[in-house]
Amino acid sequence: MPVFEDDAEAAPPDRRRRSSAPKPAVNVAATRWYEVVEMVGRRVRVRADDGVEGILPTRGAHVVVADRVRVAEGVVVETAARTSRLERTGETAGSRLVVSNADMLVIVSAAIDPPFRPGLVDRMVVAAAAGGLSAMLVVNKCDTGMPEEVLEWVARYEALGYPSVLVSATDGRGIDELRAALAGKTSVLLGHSGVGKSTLIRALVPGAVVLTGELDAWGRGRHTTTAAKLYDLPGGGRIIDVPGIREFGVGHVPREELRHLFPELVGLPCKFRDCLHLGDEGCVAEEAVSWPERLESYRKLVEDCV
Ligand SMILES: Nc1nc2c(ncn2[C@@H]2O[C@H](COP(=O)(O)OP(=O)(O)OP(=O)(O)O)[C@@H](O)[C@H]2O)c(=O)[nH]1
Ligand SMILES: [Mg+2]
Ligand SMILES: [Zn+2]
Repeated sequence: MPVFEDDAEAAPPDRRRRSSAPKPAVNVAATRWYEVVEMVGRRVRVRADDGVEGILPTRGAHVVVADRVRVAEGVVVETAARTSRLERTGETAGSRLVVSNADMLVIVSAAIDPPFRPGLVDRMVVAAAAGGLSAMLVVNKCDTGMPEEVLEWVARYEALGYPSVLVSATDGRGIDELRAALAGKTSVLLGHSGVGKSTLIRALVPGAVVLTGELDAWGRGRHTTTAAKLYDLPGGGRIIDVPGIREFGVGHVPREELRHLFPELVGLPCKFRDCLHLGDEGCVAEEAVSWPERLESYRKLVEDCV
């Protein structure tokens, strides 16, 4: 595959001079558009439509996987308007863009280990809706057993309009169904570390070199994913692997917005039209929600959001 000059390697090591020197004028006629396909430390791997690839320093430009960037002389000079934004808010670091331009968020859980966390699913579907992505659930590791309780949770989310697939990346069950759900879209896999996101990518993308959390032959090296990376699916469509998340908050979503992102709270006949569904006089949210934990999730998010 053709590769253009790796700018960071070619650049002089004199950082002081580089930062104080005026930026060279960019020959706009010589620019090209690329897609960011992988984060590589503080650099990004980019790929043009014709397959030309390269690794670039971002030089302060805030870009994420699936961003379309214009590059001139080895430097990102523009990021195209994003069609969607998947953001998360951490307890300390504030809100961060995870990926852009994805069509669908695939929320990956494990059947048993690590345990299914409905509160996390509630926050993830909110982040998807707020950022303009659809959402679906995948429960992996079905070969290890399937607790009745997890099936119940999945059925509840199905009833709210979030499709789901039960799969096993290791024995292959459900993988064809998942592949069909991903066809033609750009999807992003998100979930706790160890739920099997990278193993699923390996099952979906034959020949992909993906490091997963398996122990090597010597019982060493748990290869947890450290950076986001985009893969092409054989039947069309793309899939993005991201590192497992420890904290996934949606503090970036305005609290008045939240009630529009819980499908069962939309259009409730509460007494006041702008009801925040916190149980004030004339609020019918308690009768309307599908299950009590959903309303708890919603109310907790309203409290947490500014
Ligand atoms: N039994 C079983 N184990 C699985 C399955 N899928 C993945 N695993 C195992 O689960 C462990 C973690 O898998 P990974 O694919 O690395 O998990 P991940 O979600 O990518 O984790 P991070 O990269 O840390 O976010 C590995 O030991 C896998 O072999 C599955 O379907 N069944
Ligand atoms: Mg991984
Ligand atoms: Zn209400």
